[in-house]
Amino acid sequence: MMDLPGGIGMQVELPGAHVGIIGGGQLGRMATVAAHRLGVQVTVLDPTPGCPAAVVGAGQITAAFDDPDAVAQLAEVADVITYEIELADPALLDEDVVGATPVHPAPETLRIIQDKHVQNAHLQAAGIETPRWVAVETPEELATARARFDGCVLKAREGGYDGRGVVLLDDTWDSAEAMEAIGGPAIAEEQVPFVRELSVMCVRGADGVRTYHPSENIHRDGVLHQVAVPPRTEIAVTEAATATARAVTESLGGWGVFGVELFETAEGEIIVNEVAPRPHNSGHWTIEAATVSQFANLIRAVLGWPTGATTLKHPVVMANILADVEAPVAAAIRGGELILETPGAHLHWYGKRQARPGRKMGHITLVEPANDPDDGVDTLLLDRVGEIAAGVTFNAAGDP
Ligand code: AIR
Repeated sequence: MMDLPGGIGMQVELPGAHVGIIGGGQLGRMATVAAHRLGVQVTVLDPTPGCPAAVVGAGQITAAFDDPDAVAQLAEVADVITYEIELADPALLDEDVVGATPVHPAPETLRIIQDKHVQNAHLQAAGIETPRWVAVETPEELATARARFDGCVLKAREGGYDGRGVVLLDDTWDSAEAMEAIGGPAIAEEQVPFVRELSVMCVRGADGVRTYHPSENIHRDGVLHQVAVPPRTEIAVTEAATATARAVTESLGGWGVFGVELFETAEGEIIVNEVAPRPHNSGHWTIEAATVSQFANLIRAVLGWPTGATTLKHPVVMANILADVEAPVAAAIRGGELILETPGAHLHWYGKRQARPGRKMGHITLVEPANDPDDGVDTLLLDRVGEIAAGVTFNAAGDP
């Protein structure tokens, strides 16, 4: 650029820093948008051509998550590699594939979190309470576990997400059928009689750990349905949840964003349900209602840049938009007008080309900027976001 006489020449270095992400779904997409605002380039590795992150301008290497050549190619172009899905293969994040390109969070963290049995054992060794559990491989082992626990959940050890790979074992389930439905090694976990599900997003960078405000998570059919921040619970509970999530994050290696899902029991006790070493659906509210979002902080953290304030600005609720179809169809959203007409409502569309039953297609954030975070979330706000989300459908006009 031209220097002004007597002025100071501005130097813009292009290209800037470059983050490689394994996975280019909605989490990679929202991270890409945040990265671009910071002048950071993104390339994602994802098997779906035109994946959600690529549509908003990330470069894409189109390959399977476990393709070593593709991971090596990603390491060539990127200054640092991170991942937004646990299906990434930790063995491919070792030095012999990625060379000198750093990986954050550490591949060892992915190894721990990817296997639910190893994850629980790690947390227990770190002095963090989880539900009681046993690893099971046969229907007989599962039957023994069911006799031991008062209520039992069967979870695939690896590969489950968005409600897949989990069976709530009520009396209608036969142990052999349940093992077959999971289709591989599993854990049988005691069903915790919780009063509320909470989660805490954490970010860990070179400058330490920051925690976001805990959220209250409302699930439907095993999938996240709505989120409210602050949660409708006691301050002592949110403080205990924050302390537990911080301890979980400190027990795991590497920089990045960590989502810690927790149960609150009737006694106000906090038990860790699951940990994700990546941005999390229950943290999408941070885009509109935190000083710096989970996605901007992911980019800053993995690059070793200063992380940003995580302060809650005002009460907020979120509702997922799930595909209400019975079979896969080309994605066409109808009924979104009400979202756009509602003051304080923000529509996030993930750009997935196909709607599949129950698939996460987008979300709505509804904020109350005039209110103070200490006012809490009015249940009416949750009702309102539920109403505007219910107006959305992926079925063609005339279909049920
Ligand atoms: N994701 C990763 N773990 C859990 C979830 N929800 C996000 C990631 C991933 C996307 O879901 O962004 O890329 C995959 O979604 P789908 O609908 O293609 O299976």
